[in-house]
Amino acid sequence: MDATSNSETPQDTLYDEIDTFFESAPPLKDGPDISRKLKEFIERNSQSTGKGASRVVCVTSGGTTVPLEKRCVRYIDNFSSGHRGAASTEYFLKAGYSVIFLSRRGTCQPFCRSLPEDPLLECFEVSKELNVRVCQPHSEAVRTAIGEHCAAVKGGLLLKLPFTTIFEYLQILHLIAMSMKNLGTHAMFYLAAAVSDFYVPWKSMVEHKIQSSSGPLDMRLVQVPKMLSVLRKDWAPVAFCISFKLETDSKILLEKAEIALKKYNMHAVVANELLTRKEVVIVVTSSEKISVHRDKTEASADVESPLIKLLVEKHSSYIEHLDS
Ligand code: 9Z3
Repeated sequence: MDATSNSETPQDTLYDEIDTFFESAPPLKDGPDISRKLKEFIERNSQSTGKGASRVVCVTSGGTTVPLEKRCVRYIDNFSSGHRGAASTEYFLKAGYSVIFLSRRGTCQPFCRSLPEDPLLECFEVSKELNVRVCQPHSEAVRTAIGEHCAAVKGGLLLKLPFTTIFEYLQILHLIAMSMKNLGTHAMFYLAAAVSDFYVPWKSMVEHKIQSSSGPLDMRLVQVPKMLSVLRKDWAPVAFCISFKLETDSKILLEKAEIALKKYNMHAVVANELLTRKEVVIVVTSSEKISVHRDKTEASADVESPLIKLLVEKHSSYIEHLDS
């Protein structure tokens, strides 16, 4: 959905809309548990200070849903397989970052990209003696996936938090931003999730399944307040912030990315087109536009590898510039 097509929202109205959004959102079921996990994670990953201090990135991934009923049977969804977020998380970990991975339930997870679609049923077999073992063609992929995932999670470098709805996503993003505040310039937000632009406020949402016998559906969706502005201004004012701009029409992509960069005061906007998103992205900053391509000479290479390398360099320059 297009986040930049709305008319300008005056600041006061924006804050009112944000208050309304959070006040009317259904409370997170596991809010205290998420806060505790975040506190522990940040404490563990913010021990050193100064130039060599650890860096923490919040990677968001997958699409948010907009429920149409409180006892939800139907919802509006935003497209995202979660591949970008999962792959990027792996490269951030390799680059020495700790990662908070906020992802849509059921979408692609870090370290699972080389596994078949249904790993449990396709990677394992049961012997006559009822022992479970890995099928030969997948043994290397399974060993690597489990080994690297385990090292990242048990080593306290990867915290995975799931969401489904736009309500959960924005509430958890807020908690994450609050928990990362003391990391200063060493914090990064990499917002690859496809976030709904319109929603049905919880208060005006019907309780039960909408009946088709009532005839055509006529419903009014309210605009989701532009949280990117608030994230940059209030939630994480010194963190390095990267958002994504997705379009299907290449003619308007760069223009839209530039508008988003300025409007939300992002440090970089990664522009991508739906059809070519796995081949090329364009990193738009206030001073340049850099095309980043997948290395086509290598079958397994992906665009996230050079993308994260570039963004890590940009983050380093940002830290050096602000902390010196
Ligand atoms: C993206 O543009 C991501 O790169 C993709 C990744 C969702 C295209 P996949 O998950 O795809 O690998 O299948 N994310 C942001 C999409 C978005 O909704 N951006 C909003 C906009 O373009 C701003 S938040 O207006």
